[in-house]
Amino acid sequence: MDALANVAAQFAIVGHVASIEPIVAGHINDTYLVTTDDSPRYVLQRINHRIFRDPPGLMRNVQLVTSHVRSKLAAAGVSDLARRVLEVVPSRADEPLLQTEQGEFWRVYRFVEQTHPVPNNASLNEIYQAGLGFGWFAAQLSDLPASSLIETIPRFHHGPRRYQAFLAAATADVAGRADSCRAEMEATRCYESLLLGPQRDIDAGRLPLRITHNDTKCNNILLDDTTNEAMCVIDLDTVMPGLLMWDFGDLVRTSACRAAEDETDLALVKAEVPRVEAAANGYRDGLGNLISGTELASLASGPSYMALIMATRFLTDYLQGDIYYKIHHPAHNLDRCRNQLKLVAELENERPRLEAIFGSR
Ligand code: GN1
Ligand code: MG
Repeated sequence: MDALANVAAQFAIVGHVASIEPIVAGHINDTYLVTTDDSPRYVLQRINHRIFRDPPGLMRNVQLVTSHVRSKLAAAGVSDLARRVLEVVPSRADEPLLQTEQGEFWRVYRFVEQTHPVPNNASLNEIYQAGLGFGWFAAQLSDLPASSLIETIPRFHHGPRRYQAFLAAATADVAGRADSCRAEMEATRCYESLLLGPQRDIDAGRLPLRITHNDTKCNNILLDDTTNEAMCVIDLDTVMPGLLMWDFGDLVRTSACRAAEDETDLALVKAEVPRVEAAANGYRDGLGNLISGTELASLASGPSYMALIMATRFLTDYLQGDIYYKIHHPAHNLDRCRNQLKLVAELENERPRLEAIFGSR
């Protein structure tokens, strides 16, 4: 039995495993689709524990959040629960996580059938649905105290921390790459105040920490294949205390522009107005009347903030010699950084439009 089949065999999978194929998605974990003879399909994942340092704590977060959402859906009499919230498949020892002798951490989810992730070139309705789904997800979790979850990656979207890490990487220049990214380093420095703003609002008590998803790329929500209705929020590894502007921001960052995050033709990296509006309307409708005033108004700066966080992280990783993200060629992180810096400028231009929707501060 090969190593993957051996891992899969240790989970409470129903039926005989027919195949285990890699799914090429994400920069962090390793993901496989497990097909069985005539029973459900599954998603098998190796958690990157160099990045997620506390996999058992992470899985406790996931179980708390999924059971909270599931019980609300059940209480509301919603059908099709298995397609509306992720379901952790336990190991044969009835644990949510399997640790191998080599020290790897594995977990299994039920595959959500007859759905598709929202693609880069999504239609406006698909983008609206993504917004609705992520807004709804935040609203479902609003009565769970943020302090009940651990930070799976401490200070993940913490602007000052990301900025300091970038400055330190630029000074150390361990990979000898600083000369090849002077313009990007300068652009990042120019955006310092945008990067430091949200943490000041948290520290001053102007914005509350809630339970947020923190990786609301549009392909982290699944839509029904037939109706295109938002069904299930996935990739729950970074669900932890955070700001709603981060979730809204990452959704717009990834759906307003049709180009991929590593597109090198920067003329294609554009924020399209109808796409920004579709995401904003969906997210606002999904939140319902959860937030108002300063918090609602803060959403307008979320998109450019999140693009800047990503640009800074990609640049830092490039300067550090590609130690964090998976890359496919040597300048990949620099390409991603340039792409995201262009998007920061594009999304800053959209801020007045978003203020018209959410109000200004
Ligand atoms: C990483 O692996 P993936 O695609 O789910 C990253 C996100 C970034 C994203 C950029 C834990 O997510 O923060 O937005 O790459 N996740 C982590 O594409 O660092
Ligand atoms: Mg992710």
